Amino acid sequence: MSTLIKRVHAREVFDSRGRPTVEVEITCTGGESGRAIAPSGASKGRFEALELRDHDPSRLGGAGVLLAVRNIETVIAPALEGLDAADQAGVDKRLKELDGTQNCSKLGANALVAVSLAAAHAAAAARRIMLVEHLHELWVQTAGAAGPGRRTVLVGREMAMPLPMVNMISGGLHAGKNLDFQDFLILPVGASSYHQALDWIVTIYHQLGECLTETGFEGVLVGDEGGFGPRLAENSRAVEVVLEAIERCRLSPGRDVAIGLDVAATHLAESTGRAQGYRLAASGGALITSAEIIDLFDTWTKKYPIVSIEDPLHESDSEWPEITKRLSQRVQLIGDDLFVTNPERFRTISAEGAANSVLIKVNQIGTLSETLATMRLALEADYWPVISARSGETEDATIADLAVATGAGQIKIGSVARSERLAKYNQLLRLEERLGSRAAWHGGKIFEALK
Ligand code: 2PG
Ligand code: MG
Repeated sequence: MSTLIKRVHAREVFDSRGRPTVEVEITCTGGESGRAIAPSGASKGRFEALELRDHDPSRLGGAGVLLAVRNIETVIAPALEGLDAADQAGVDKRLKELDGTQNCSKLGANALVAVSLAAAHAAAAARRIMLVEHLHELWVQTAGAAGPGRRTVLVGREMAMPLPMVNMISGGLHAGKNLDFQDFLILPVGASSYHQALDWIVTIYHQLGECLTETGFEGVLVGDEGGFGPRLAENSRAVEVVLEAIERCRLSPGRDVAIGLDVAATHLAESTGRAQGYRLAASGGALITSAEIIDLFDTWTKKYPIVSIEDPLHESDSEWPEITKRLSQRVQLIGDDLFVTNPERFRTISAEGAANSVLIKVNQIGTLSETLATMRLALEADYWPVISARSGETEDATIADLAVATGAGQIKIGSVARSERLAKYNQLLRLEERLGSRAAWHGGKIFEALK
């Protein structure tokens, strides 16, 4: 069937926080169509592409996205009609030309990302293949001959089911700042398949709720990403109660299930007068220096089975190469606010020796093609790519297909409660079943290359 674009239609819908977002439907001349919805972050990096909001105080608190919708209807739609939806690079190039800014501020990254992903959905539908297959073809074209690195030998080539990195306890901006660090996560590194990994995660999650309730903390109400949001006395207590839940499920911390953190340190940083540092409100309110927070994570990674730390430092902290030198033989250090999925930023900052892994969020950069370009650069620099959802999500599950299609190896979606999260976990179950042996499972083996 023809993959030529006949119609691009946009509408305002609502995300998991009840905030407006952009949905786009693209129809091809043969009648098939594809749809995508833009996600939205809360703990954003300063260098992310701009999410366009109406700022009209008389409607939805100014958060409406009717300007972005209008940009799609009046500027983008006429320019895309007649283009080939299967030519993702061509569609995305046109989108960038129409916007013309570095950070998508003219048309809005929320407009661009929804159009870019809807084109992939429409092309797959018109070609009568699964989205994951279409995305895999796009990925093979992009990644081309990027040779296997030492660390990433199992990553980014064949289709593979990703190892989920799953939020158990939420803090920071996702849970009313109850704890300083944003995510306390588990990685089922010893699971022998994706569905076993998910079984373990769900079992541990419910056990954790019981552990918290038994000790008098909140083990029912959840944060933006479905993780529990207890007001524990110390950040370290969150790690300890997650470890207790793992053990109560008769799983071995470290061997079966490891711990991950998303510190989201950009949002902890403070400068008061001459003092600059990280304010740990949940640990007595101390303002600690970069060197001290590095020491803290050094200690934690020796004490606890932590295998991954995201944004342990502020996006502009000059000590990123130092923490990387200290910890990268033992843990994955992911840059989220640091790189913002931006190929240019990735190229410059990775050359300075910062981090060994990059978080991949399509809406941080705006288009699918740029996202794939950053992933290719990651592989060339021997960095792991980790596909990630945002804290504001919807039923759109495109990132599940993207993770499998690119063989990225890891995915971070949030917790196993709230259907905007489960939409992705469940899509991964479908893909595992449908693809069978066509999608590999490397699980925690990817981390064997850390040393
Ligand atoms: C993050 C994300 C997802 P947000 O920091 O990694 O957990 O949060 O979408 O709010 O930036
Ligand atoms: Mg993050």
